[in-house]
Amino acid sequence: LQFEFPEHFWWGSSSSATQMEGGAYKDGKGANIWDYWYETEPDRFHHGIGPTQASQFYEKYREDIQLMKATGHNSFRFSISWSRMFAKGVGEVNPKAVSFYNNVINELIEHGIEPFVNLYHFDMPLDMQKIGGWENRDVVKFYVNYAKTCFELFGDRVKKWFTHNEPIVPVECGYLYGHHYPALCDFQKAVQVAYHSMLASAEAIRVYKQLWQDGKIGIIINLTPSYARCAHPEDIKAANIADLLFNRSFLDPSVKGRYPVELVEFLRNHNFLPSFEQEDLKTIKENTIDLLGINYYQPRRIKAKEHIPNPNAPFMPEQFFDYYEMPGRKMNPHRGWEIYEKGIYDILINVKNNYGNIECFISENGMGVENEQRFIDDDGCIHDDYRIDFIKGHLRWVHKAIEEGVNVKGYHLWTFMDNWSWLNAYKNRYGLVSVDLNRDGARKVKKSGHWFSKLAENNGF
Ligand code: BGP
Repeated sequence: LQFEFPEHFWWGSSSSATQMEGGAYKDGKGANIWDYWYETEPDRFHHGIGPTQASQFYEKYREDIQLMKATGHNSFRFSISWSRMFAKGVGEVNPKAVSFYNNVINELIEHGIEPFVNLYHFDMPLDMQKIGGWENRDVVKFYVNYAKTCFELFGDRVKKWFTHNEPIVPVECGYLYGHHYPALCDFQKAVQVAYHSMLASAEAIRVYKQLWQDGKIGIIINLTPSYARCAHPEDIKAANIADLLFNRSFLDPSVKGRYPVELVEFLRNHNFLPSFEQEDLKTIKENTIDLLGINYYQPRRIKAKEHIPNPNAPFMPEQFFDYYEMPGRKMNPHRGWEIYEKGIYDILINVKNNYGNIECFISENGMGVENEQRFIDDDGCIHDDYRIDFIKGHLRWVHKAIEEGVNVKGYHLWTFMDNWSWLNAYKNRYGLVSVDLNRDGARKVKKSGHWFSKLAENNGF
């Protein structure tokens, strides 16, 4: 083995409820913002597919967990759907949801796969959104009630919990760029939403620690290393602002229990401080995470602004920097994202040097590819060598980070099986296992899935 990983390394994949469960209206589940948006504005959804049926994990979870075993998983991250547990976000817990998640958890454990459970993956219950979603401080309270219910019901068996996946995404996509519901462009609201999601995370951590002492609770953050075009001070300044807004806005309070002074100053100077209570800062300070999940897909390449922004345009982060297309960069043409493997190492070293070397793992990393059917070989399986190369390319850097002392405990690929994506439905496939939508979602392990099982078995490659 050229790259051997530490003992008990977590090999597996990550997923989310809305993207894989389906059963959007089954067994008492309430609508979330995605179900609602698809119903009311289907034209927004590319390729005509919404989340209603997704990859049918709700029905096929037993078969899927067997395939997880077959592809070498010793751990698997999924999210609980808040609107399945509480149709309206609050009220009576739905007993059918409880038995579904109990079944999934038990089935995973019986197959030797540790469940990693995330509580919030972009899927606000519709009734919670109707009262403002994360903009409304009461929603923090309702979320904590939901989190507490999950800890009580499943915490005897689930020992790795996450309060959010990529909390910056609902902020930017929902409140700045219009990709997610409610599709607003309002920096003040975006800041409030970000702040309340952070507060909700800290409150949930507090409740968890009161209930259980033998598990870990963390957050999953998408970190996009912010590289300046060159050492020119204006480029560096621009890259720092992007880093503050998109990475440190959640990373610092989650790990260090405080917001970066520069971020607070930036918001204050532009009159965008959120409304908050003094007591909250104590809550955030006292309830930091045990475990950091890092999602990594691509870096941000930043240069200083070349043109003075229109003073009448709505306030946006991009008034402070421009994106820069580095010549010669490697791209994933399907997703339009740069592939820069060393970015994963830079993130990990930063976590070691500046975030107390907190226990962490790669909680998402993966490659979406269009029309993978063209890679089907005589054996009927998709030969996705590009995905194997992609994983290896990143794992080499993770390995180097481990050699240099970073406390990284695992690697979860996005994702286990092809799933529905927020913006692109089933256009880009990410799975180790393919899902054939024309054959009732039939599953077939791809070449990468077979390779992944060897990777896990050998604990390296
Ligand atoms: C992450 C999300 C996932 C997933 C992934 C791939 O940001 O946590 O939910 O979707 O990105 O992105 P996409 O599906 O947009 O190609």
